[in-house]
Amino acid sequence: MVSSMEWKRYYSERAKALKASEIRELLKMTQKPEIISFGGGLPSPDSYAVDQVKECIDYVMETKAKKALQYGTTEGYSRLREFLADYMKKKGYNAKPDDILVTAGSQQGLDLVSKVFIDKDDTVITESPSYLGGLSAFRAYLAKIETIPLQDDGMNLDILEERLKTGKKPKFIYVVSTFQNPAGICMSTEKRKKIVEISLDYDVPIIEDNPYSELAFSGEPPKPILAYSKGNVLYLGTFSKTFSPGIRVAWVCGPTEIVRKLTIAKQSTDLCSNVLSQRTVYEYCHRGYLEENLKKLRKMYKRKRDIMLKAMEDYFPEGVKWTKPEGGLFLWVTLPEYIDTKEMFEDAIKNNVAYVVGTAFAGGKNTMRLNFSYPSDEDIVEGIKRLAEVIKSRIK
Ligand code: PMP
Ligand code: G9A
Repeated sequence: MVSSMEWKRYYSERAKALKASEIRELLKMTQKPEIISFGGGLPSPDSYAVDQVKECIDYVMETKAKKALQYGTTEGYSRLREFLADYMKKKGYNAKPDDILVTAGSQQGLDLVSKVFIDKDDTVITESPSYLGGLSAFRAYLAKIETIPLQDDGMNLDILEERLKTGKKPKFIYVVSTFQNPAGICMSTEKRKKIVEISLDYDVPIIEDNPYSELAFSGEPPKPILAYSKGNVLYLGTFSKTFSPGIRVAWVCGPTEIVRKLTIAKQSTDLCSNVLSQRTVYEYCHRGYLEENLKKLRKMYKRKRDIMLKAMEDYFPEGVKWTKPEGGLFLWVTLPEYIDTKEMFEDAIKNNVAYVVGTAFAGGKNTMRLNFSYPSDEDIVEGIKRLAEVIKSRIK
């Protein structure tokens, strides 16, 4: 008889490869009130339309409680899928409700995509830098990540094409197309069309992850890559950044056949997404509250971006560069090459300011991601001042 079970001896290869998410761990640390966090990609606490959400939940509970509290279908609440199919049509993709699978956040979509496509040692192509949660999902299924550098107008497609001509054929290309996490960059329409062609020429599908396109600071965001697709793109959308991340409702949209396969994969993951949440989200959208509130959000985040850009101009030393995003929640900072943001992180925390190190996103050692949606306007300025002091102490 064993005196205590040594669980780790039983771990799968997959479990042994799991690493804690730097963002999720950081989130715990930055709960301390004295720290100004530019870390996690959290919406502003002032972004939530609490009264309208309450109205929707009350309506669902008063009129449909027995359905909202019951199991739902794996595919998702039918009215929400119809709404989303219409929404995707407006974005330029002729979706039917069967082309939509509702998921518990896009993060679940990324996990299901990995479950369905990735075998051990398969190659996945991502941007550099790319979304940490995507990289973690692919790595959890033992994929090998190969990165293609980002340019100001999106992934460098010459390098992508060169890579596809030679070397092992990847399973898919993962692209955060609009106001990218982490760099804030938006892929140009020209490149959207071109990457669809490349994907068809080299027979490698595209996974387009697009949580931020509704947060464009001026004008219409570009149409998704999906709009130019010929059955070769799978799209992930979410209500996390436009409505609420706590409500955990997102969707996958693409060719019916693959949406069906993902649905079967979801059956063994969680049976169905939260029904009360899905019905609440549907009511919120159906009553026009999503659109109404988005107007407020775009203005608020534009203001916060401007405050951050101005503070950086005012306080950051020479030799530091940053992106100027036209939407979304993040910008990307590049320090002189000799500064390692991981080594600098401890000093930043001592100075009560936090960021995410660039290497977490498969970016350079001298880079970092800053979030401008979560901190208050005053904290953005104060936090940038604190960060500037830390950077200055390392400038040669
Ligand atoms: N993809 C990207 C690019 C993201 O930035 C995020 C959230 N930070 C997600 C997916 C996951 O979001 P959620 O699971 O809340 O929908
Ligand atoms: O809290 C999370 O993990 C979601 C946010 C992601 C991000 O900061 O990129």
